[in-house]
Amino acid sequence: MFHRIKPRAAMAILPALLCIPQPAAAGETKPEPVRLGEVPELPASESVMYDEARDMFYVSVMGGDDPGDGYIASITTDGKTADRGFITGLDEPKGSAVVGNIFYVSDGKELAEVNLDDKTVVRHAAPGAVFLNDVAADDEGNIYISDTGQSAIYRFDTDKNLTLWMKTNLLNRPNGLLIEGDTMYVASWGERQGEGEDATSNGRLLKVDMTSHAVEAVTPVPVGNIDGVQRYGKDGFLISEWNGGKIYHVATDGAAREILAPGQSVGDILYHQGRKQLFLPMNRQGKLLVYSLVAPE
Ligand SMILES: [Ca+2]
Repeated sequence: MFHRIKPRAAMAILPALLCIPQPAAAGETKPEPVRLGEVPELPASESVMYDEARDMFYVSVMGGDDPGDGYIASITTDGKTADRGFITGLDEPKGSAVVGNIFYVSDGKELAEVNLDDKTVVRHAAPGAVFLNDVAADDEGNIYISDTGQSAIYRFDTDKNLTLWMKTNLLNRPNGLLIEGDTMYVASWGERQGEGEDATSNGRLLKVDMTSHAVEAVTPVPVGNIDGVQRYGKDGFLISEWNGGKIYHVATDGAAREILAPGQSVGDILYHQGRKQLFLPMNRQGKLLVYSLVAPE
């Protein structure tokens, strides 16, 4: 059982198990996540990222509806300490990225730029934004922010100009972003298809050429309300499907195969290749789930 934990309190939640990946059986091809633990009391947690320079995890916590009740929790990699006051005063923080000593996080219709040395926050309004979501940086330190509300992506360049970078229905309500070189992978939330309990979404994993802005589908078949996308092994991906509450492995041919069903509202996930660990922010459950998961060679 897990006890109530106060901010900054030590938590024996993510045990020493954190360092023990589950070995894959010989010849095994199906990814087999093994649950390690969880970090509770992260209400409406939406996204998790890893800051390599500081060796720390950051979880975006939206909290409730009160202005300023959103925050970023930092979690040590041994899982023993969570600082729920790491960055405070946000509203609905979602995707984030770190470049140098700056932490960027989307917050409603703004990009918040947080100096990690002194925690000062500068807000930048995205002109015409509807629902900003994930954040990713390119190799030069430019920041890209998806706008799920209007099938657009904004760009915050290194001269601090925040402009509309791309807008097309081909993005199909973009959510998670993953940039590798000149390629941007986009997890599209999609449009609702059908009615009532049988409704689905036509979201797919997409691929954008960042020079030509050409959009291609990675998954030929729609998957659903895709939220997060992470690289998995050399050629594959892991994606989260929010509504159905599932994690899929996307193989090189674009086939998406379910590997885990953590429950509805699984958000912007993190796969840490070096640690061989998968982190799942569970919005409605208000916690971060941690799994061991070996990646293919
Ligand atoms: Ca909030």
